[in-house]
Amino acid sequence: MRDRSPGLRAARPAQSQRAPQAKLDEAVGLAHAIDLDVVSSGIVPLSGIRPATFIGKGKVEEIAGLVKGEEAGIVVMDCALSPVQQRNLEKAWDAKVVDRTGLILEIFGRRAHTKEGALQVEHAHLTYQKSRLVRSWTHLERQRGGFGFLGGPGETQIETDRRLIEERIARIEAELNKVKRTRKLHRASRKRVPYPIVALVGYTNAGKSTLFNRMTRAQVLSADMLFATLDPTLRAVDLPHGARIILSDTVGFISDLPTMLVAAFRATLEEVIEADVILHVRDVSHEDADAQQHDVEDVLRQLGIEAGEGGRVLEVWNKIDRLGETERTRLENLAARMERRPLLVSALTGEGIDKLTGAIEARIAESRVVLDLVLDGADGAGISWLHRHTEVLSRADRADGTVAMSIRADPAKAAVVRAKFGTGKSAG
Ligand SMILES: Nc1nc2c(ncn2[C@@H]2O[C@H](COP(=O)(O)OP(=O)(O)O)[C@@H](O)[C@H]2O)c(=O)[nH]1
Ligand SMILES: [Mg+2]
Repeated sequence: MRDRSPGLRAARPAQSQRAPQAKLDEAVGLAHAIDLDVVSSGIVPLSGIRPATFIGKGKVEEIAGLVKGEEAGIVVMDCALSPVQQRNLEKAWDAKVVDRTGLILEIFGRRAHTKEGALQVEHAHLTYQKSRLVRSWTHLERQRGGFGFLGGPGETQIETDRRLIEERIARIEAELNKVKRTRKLHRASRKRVPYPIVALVGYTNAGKSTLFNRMTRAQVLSADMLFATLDPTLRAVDLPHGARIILSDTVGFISDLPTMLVAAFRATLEEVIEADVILHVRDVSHEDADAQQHDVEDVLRQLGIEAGEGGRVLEVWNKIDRLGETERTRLENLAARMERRPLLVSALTGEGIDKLTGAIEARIAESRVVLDLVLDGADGAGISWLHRHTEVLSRADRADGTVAMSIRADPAKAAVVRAKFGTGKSAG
């Protein structure tokens, strides 16, 4: 599953309420999320599941032709494959075969930024491997070395593997407990970034990354900035009225998430808990838009984030370019009646983006305090402290040797500034 290798996928009919085409779009979106180049995709009707190959013989042959013709390196099956099915298909197609859980694990692995996230993903990965060992017992079991003196007496390869995996799982669980206990400290240190964090959440394919790219386009990062990280999902953005924010793209929600992946998924959203503003990006042209909204809000609630009035969540109704006239008017009216007014945008065409940035600025202004300070020009340490810990909006070196600074910070930081530098005048 390496970058840019040609991919090809086949989907099962939806087992959930969601429409097959929507499931297929989602799976293609997931493949894109790990930079696979999808050359062909399609829905495979199933009359029953074949134990050996999951899909029927005719389909296996048809896809073999496709794989050969397209020189595809990977086939993604949007279903749960047994190890035997996976191996048989890999042999038949001479390509790597990845099932839904494997694909999602790969995405989570790439997006797990926090220590807890990385541990949760590894935990899920090992649990996945372990479950496959158990299920494939009869196929994989063999005596090690014929006499069993390398493992314990009579210990089989699979028992050894399972024992190793279980030991590793136990170590990860112990480490996870430790990380959770010190999580408060981690938060305190991450809060040191002086700019407000705006996190994008929403279903996969809702348009988070498109919006991220549109908002960060033409933004030049100065190399010495503390968060000028190589991480492609975090970017500094200067909003039109001068406020600088850190925009954070997150891993998307996925329908019917395999249960063993739920904890890993939540952990990859850890950063959202820290965010000053959360943009809930919704594809309002999607037939499952309402069900998706509830799923997202449920998980946010479990992370302690309320979607309602007074919360940090701003709804972004995306893909309005895809709506017909009547539907668009209906949504505009609906939005206008809502107290926390959603922003209607098209990340693709750029429509509505300035209103969105305006709303983000307004929201940040609500949660941040501006202080005007006058410092002794000789206080280099104090001035650099302010640069490190607060957002410096302006700085003027005055003739009398003092420095006038206007800074912005969250209320807690503002209290520290007041204590350190005397009472600054609050300007909003
Ligand atoms: N028509 C239309 N398509 C969009 C819009 N925003 C995103 N898309 C498309 O939706 C698909 C998923 O977008 P992406 O940003 O990758 O979604 P993510 O999974 O939420 O990051 C891509 O094919 C985008 O081109 C929009 O405003 N209008
Ligand atoms: Mg994305």
